Amino acid sequence: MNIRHSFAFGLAVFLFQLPLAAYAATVTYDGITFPDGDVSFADDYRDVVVGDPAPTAGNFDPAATIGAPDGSAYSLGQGGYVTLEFTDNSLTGSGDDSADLHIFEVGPLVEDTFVWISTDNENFISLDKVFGSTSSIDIDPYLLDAGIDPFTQFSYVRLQDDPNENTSNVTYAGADIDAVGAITSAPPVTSVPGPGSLGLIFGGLFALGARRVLRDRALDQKS
Ligand SMILES: [Ca+2]
Ligand SMILES: [Ca+2]
Ligand SMILES: [Ca+2]
Repeated sequence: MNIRHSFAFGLAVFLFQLPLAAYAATVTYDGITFPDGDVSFADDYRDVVVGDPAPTAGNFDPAATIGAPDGSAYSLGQGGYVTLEFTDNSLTGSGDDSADLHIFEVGPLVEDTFVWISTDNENFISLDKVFGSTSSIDIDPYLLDAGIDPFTQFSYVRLQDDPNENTSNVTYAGADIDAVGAITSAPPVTSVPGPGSLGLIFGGLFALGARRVLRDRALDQKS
């Protein structure tokens, strides 16, 4: 293997490992460990529907639900909901009974919240309710019940305040969501290098190498 081939091989190995390197810094919040680090948390929000009654003070910004837990929260309002999106990671089942998803709530009252997940923000699978302090969810049984592959990558999590709970507290009406994290986190759905794109990378490197070999031969023949 000459130096050019060594370089091409090294580059190919580097490109192949690049996505893995971005997912390798374990973090722990409130005793919940996220093996893939802060990338595990929701990255954007969609489809905000404010509950009725709406919160009367503070916590109006849905962006407070984005990223790792930081004490900033968004109040859903009574029965309100928000859909969060993972863009630089995704949520999957673990294939066993360990927890896969965690909802961080803050506030004077931790409320029951309905949770759904989706691959397309159109068809949702219900994960029932989380009950405040026990807000880690093992999603595998729900996927099994729905006949869905446990390693399906989900990009969307919808949270809805239970409309039949805590109707008297209007100051912080609805669950206060600080953060949502995928304990079982996978690479993002859109930028996973599939066999096609890996083929393009290796094919491109091969073509580059072949062209150089041909050029070197042509130079050899001239001299
Ligand atoms: Ca993320
Ligand atoms: Ca699991
Ligand atoms: Ca927050």
